[in-house]
Amino acid sequence: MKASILSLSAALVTLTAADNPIVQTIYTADPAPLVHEGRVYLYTGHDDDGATTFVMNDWRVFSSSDMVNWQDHGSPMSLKTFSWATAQAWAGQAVERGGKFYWYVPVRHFSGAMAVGVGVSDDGPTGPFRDAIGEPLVMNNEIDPTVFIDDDGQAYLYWGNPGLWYVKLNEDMVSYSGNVQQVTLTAEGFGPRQGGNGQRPTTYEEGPWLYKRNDTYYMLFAASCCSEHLGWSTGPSAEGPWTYGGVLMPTQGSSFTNHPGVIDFEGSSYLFYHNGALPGGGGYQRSVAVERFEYGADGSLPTLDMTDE
Ligand code: FUB
Repeated sequence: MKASILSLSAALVTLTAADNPIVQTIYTADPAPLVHEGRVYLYTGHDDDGATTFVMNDWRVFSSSDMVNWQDHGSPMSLKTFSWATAQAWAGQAVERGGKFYWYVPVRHFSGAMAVGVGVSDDGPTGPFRDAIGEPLVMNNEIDPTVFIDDDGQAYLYWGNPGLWYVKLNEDMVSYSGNVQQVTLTAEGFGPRQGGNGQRPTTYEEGPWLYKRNDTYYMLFAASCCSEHLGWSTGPSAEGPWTYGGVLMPTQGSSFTNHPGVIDFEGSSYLFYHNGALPGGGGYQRSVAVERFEYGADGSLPTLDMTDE
C-alpha cells in the first residue's frame, strides 16, 4: 500500500512516494481514523523530536480520499485549547454528530489527575476545535477515550488504564446520563495476562477502540505492557459482555506502546497503529502506519504483522 507524507511545501500539499509510516515529516502516535463523506480523516497525537519521555503538546489531522495521497491539516487542537489542561496531549478519538465533530482526548488536569476533555468543531472534521464544556467530561485519572454511536443513536464513551470504564453519552455528546460504569476485566473477556496481578489480571492495558460490524461489537485494545501488542474482544452489545478473541498485532518494532484504530473504507478494512519505524524513532518518537486486512467468515480478526508497505 502506498501511503505517505514525505514533505510539505504548504499546509495542504502532499508528496507521496513511500509506504508505511503514513506520515514521515513529524512523529505521530495514537491514530484515530474517521470516515466522513468519502474521505478518511486521521487524528493523531504528536511526539516531540528528541524527547526522552512522552512530550506531547498538540494533536494533528491528516486526510485522504484514496489511502494513498495524504493531506496535512496541521494542528487544529492543542493543550492550549483546554485552559484547565497542563500536559500530556494523549490518545483520543473524534466522531461526527449533527454536523459537529467531537474530539475526546485525555490530558492532565491542573489538579494532577488525568482527565478526558472534549473539543468541538462546527466547521468540519479538520476544525478548528474549541473546548466544548470548559472542564473535563470525566476525570478518574485514567486515559485513552474511544467513542461510538450505536444504531439506535446511543453514544458510548469508553476509556481506561489500568481499568476499563464507560458512560452513556447524551445526545449533546458533551454530557452523560447514569453513573460511570467499570468493566470487570476477566480472563474470559480480555485474555489472561502472564504474570498478571490483582490490578492487571488480563491482557487489557489501554487504548480501547469500540466499533460494530454486522451484529458484533468489537473492543480492540493495547495489551500487556511493556512491550504492548494489540488484542481484540467481541460482544453482543456495546456494553458487552466481552469475549476475548486473540492477538490482533504481536509486539513488534521499537515502540513499547501501540494503539489500534479500525475503519472500513471503499470496500476494504484497515487497521491503523503506531510503531517506531521512522529514522530516529522509538518509544517516544512514534509513527502511524496502516495495514489492510480481511475478517474471517465468522467475523474474527486476523493476526497482522507490521509492514513498510
Ligand atoms: O501517547 C501517549 C500514550 O501512550 C497513549 O495515551 C497510550 O495509548 C500510549 O500510546
